[in-house]
Amino acid sequence: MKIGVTCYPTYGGSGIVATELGMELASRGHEIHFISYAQPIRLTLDERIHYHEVDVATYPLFTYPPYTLALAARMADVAQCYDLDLLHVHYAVPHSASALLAKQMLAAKRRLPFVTTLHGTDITLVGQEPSYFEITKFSIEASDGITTVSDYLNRRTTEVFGITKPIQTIPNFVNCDLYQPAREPHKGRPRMIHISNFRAVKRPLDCIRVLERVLCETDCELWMAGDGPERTHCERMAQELGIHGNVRFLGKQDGIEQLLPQCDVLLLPSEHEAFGLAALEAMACGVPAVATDVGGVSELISSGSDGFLEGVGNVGAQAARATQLLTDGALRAQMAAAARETAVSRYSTESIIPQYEQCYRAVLG
Ligand code: GMT
Repeated sequence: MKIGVTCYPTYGGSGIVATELGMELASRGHEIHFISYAQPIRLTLDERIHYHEVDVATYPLFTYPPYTLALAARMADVAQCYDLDLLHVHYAVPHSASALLAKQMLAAKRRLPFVTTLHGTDITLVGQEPSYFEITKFSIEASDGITTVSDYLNRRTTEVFGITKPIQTIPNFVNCDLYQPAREPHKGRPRMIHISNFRAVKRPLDCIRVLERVLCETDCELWMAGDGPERTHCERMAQELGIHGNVRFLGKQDGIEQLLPQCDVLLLPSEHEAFGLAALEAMACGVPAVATDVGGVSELISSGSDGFLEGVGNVGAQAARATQLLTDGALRAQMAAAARETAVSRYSTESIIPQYEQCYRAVLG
């Protein structure tokens, strides 16, 4: 199949899933065309993977350049030139609306179905903004295929937007050959890691609060990978608490699969989480997560078996779990093995990618 893929190319779960999916599909013989305003961060181009940049022209009249229109025009153009079978857009706002426009632009000449994958905040936050609600609902409903990354998000989409079309849950996936546990224990202090785009919804400040409490029990360090609006607040809080010597801010990182095996625990204290890709990637590396019991995370983590789930903002309980894992080697080894097993048996690329291929075939009729 020839598939056009649109996603946010910067740091964020939906862009990562779209990029990894595109690369996996290409390795299975499909021709993939990424259409975006920048090349997605994890994307490696080859003869079956193409990248088409969206040029968002500006004009003195435009306080807000119309990206949605430029994207739609580019989608239609690429679909024509490369004879695409379908478009797959990740994150509804505004990609679904652009895909719908592109489809209508070509309607007289050819069929161009599109699949929308809903990832999280497009449903739980942004899509519910009054200015975006109706257009988001309209463009999701106009999609030829709709997928969500968890059953939780599937339910929320129906509840919030009243979508009547069938919505298929296809969870996040991980390449378990690439994401592997460490062969030997890492050197240095026991280590926790947090990976996110440092938006408020991820509650990265809670990681600093957890570290402060864990340090009362045992020596350890915290790696903070990624960047975003909350990062400077985290840095300031670590300074104020006098624990900045135990925190390393790594900034945006490409080789997450190399970082994770050097860590013992992942912290995911999010306010909302449709699935929790960071936790899955950690689990594939044998790193159990201490996460919040929100959204679809409980579909991934079975608390007490392959990780721990605690309440949002309950940093005391999260710190107690992290301390347990950092200080009890037998418990950590048992949970690490269980976490890896969950990733391999339920979320490997081999089991998830065919579900997308099946979805495309259904849409193509
Ligand atoms: O909020 C983010 O971290 C980014 C967001 C996105 O859409 O880019 O991530 C969402 O998509 C991921 C991949 O499907 C999911 O694993 C995350 O749980 C989800 N984030 C939220 O729901 C907050």
